[in-house]
Amino acid sequence: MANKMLYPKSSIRRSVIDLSGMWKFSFDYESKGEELGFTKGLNNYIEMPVPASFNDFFTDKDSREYCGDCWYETEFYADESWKNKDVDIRFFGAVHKATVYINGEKVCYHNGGFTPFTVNVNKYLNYDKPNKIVCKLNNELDQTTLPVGETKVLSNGKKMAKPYFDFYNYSGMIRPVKLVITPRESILDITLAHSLDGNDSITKYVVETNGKNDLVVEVYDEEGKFVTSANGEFGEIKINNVNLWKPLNAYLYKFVFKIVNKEEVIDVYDMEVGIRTVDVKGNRILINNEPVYLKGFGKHEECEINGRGFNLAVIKRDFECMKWIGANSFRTSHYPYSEEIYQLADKEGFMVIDEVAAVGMMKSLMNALDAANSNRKTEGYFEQKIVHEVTLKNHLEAIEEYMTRDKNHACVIMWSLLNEPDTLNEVAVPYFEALFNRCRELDMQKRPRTFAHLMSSLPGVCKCTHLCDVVMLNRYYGWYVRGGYELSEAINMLDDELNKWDEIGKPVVFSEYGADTMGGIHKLPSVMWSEEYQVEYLDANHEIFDKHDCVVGEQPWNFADFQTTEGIIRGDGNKKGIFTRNRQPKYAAHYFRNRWTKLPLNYKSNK
Ligand code: BDP
Repeated sequence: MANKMLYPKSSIRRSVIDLSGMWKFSFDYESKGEELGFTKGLNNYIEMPVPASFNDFFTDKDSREYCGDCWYETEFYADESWKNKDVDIRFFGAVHKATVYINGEKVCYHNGGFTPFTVNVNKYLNYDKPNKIVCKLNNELDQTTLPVGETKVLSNGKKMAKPYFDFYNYSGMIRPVKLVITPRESILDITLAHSLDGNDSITKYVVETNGKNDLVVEVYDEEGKFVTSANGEFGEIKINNVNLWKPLNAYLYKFVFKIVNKEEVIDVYDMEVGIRTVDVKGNRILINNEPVYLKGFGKHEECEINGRGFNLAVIKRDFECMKWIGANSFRTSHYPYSEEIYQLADKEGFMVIDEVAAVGMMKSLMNALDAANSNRKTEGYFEQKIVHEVTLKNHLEAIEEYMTRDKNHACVIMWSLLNEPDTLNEVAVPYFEALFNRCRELDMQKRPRTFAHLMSSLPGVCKCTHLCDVVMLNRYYGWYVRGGYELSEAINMLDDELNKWDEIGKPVVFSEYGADTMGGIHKLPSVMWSEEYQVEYLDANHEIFDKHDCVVGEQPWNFADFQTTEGIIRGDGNKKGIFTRNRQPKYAAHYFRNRWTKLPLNYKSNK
């Protein structure tokens, strides 16, 4: 699967055609699309923008909450000149399961809504009439999907998503679909790993091609000046007096990969490359051998109206807000984000904890949302046979796909392999070992591996912490535990817990802590849900973080308010945002700006 994961870029030998726009769309309530001939084209349809989540366009609840199969269709023309090229269609993100038909023929099936897949369509193309792409998507959740959940059938026969997580199950063709036209002999994959030698860097590279001609790599600096070159499909590139990629101070070289036959250029692909190293030493995270302190957020990729649909304008605004507030990092909670976000993070120098969509691997938790339901299940997630037989396979595939996609980004400094899994029972251990081993095997850069620990996954109690290179903690002392006037007691509990983490000797990053806050509610003295309480909660937590040597990062939950499944503990979504859903600051944003603009990058190590 390594091939064709490369981000599609045009060059003198490659073309990319974006198929974004209004597509034909239809729900398929009874899953009879194939029988009804949808594979050849939709008869009854409505207009639907791509890329976008379909949910929030609708004004009726049955459509917004739709769970099951739905169909998308569009057309394109093929150019005669493509006859001796490779023509692929790349789907950047289709939630969650996709089956693709070209001109009526089934060409592929893909499981996982947050990683791209590519299908070669050479043999299906018409050159004398339009080509039809039809795609069936399915957004149902179960014990084997990433993310995890259930699908309930209501007594009226309608299906309903029951996620084991709080964020809304936004669905549809959420990311672009593009035609990618490449030479028959082309570059399929590139892998880079850097090391430092005094003022110089050495980059190991491996290029996968499907031909026999020569491979050349040329390196240019930011001014476009030639730096160095290398020959062969693998090797080393040395840069003297290297300009390193540093947090909030990025430097990107341009690496140009070419397949050549003497003077003839057969294929060209270029990539912006930040040169940096990532290591863990004792309880410190090191970038370029220097300790760093992470300031930033757990985020979501979502906004009003188009849900989780790709939205460059929102992406831009988010980075501007993060720079303004003094952040230097974020976690792609709880799924791999659009590739353009990592590209911007590379350019802006943000450190990214890249998370796979393994969220909800804890049965009783969702179930905080479902607390009043006396039938709720308490069986451990990893006690189920199907999890080890099927989910693990899906999880390993998802890891391979997102790591192949994201491996060369300078911004990606860590791999987060799960969020809040059930780790209190030994049965989880073999499952975790398989993930952590595979991650190490796949990463030529050997970046740190981690997962976000749920509140009950305490030091000495959690059975899987030993596998982490860095420990991430999701902690809500003062919100879900002893909130309001009991805050001082909550904070003592946090302090006690951190005493134990200090002894374990690994770096600890707070990957979540936060308090729901309705923007605009002010109270003196504070009450929970007011803007004042959010700041008091944060400040009390920080006082403890500052005391403990092991804490080397703080990523409050969440960057912005976001939409959730409706329920008794969510008022039109999760309100733990430091910014509102339309990216305006709450009082806490000013508080953070004051704190973070003063904390140096090497905070706690600058003795
Ligand atoms: C944690 C989850 C996160 C939730 C958050 C919350 O990791 O996705 O949104 O709690 O409850 O359990 O706000």
